[in-house]
Amino acid sequence: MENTVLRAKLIVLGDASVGKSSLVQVFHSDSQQGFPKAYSMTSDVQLQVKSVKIPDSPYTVELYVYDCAGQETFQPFISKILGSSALVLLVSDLTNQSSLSAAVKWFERARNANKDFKMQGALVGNKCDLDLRRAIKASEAEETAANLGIPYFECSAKEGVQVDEPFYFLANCLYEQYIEQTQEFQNIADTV
Ligand SMILES: Nc1nc2c(ncn2[C@@H]2O[C@H](COP(=O)(O)OP(=O)(O)OP(=O)(O)O)[C@@H](O)[C@H]2O)c(=O)[nH]1
Ligand SMILES: [Mg+2]
Repeated sequence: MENTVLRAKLIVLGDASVGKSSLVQVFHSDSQQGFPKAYSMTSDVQLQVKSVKIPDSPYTVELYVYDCAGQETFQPFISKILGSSALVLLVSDLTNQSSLSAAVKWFERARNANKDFKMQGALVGNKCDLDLRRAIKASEAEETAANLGIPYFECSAKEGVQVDEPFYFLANCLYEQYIEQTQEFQNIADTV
């Protein structure tokens, strides 16, 4: 069967310094070499494109990953690019308690900008390597994600722990949504 490519915009949101760019770089480069050596604040939005093959299917999801600035100063600019996003990755920093409630606020902003359809999302608790400085319990983050109706992943961009999983999950969500809606359309067509 011929390979079919599905394209989707995935926005990566969360407060400043939680590790959004680090996660995106490691995912995009397929290796730990991608982990940035020094913090470089994102002042706008960085676009990375990466293809994810859906196993046992002829589908590939091409993710247009928009790594957004977390600094409040850039908020007005970021608000403008949130629209037309099918997927959202929310990032919190496990050593920073307030980054969890901030992630919820970012989700609300994203949903407000995409009212026409149901966005699919995932919450990430990053920097799990910094165990001694941990300020957010796994149970608390899981509950927050469950309240938003999305899954929770704990990861470390630095150590390469569970970095790809949330991206694969979101690619798969898009694929499933596409199959479901195509099927619905087919069912309607079949009744004609
Ligand atoms: N220990 C540890 N540090 C991390 C991890 N991920 C990111 N960092 C560090 O956290 C800092 C911020 O990382 P960035 O990826 O630039 O954060 P950001 O969310 O993109 O920040 P803004 O662009 O300002 O919104 C950097 O110093 C990273 O090296 C991680 O998994 N573990
Ligand atoms: Mg950044």
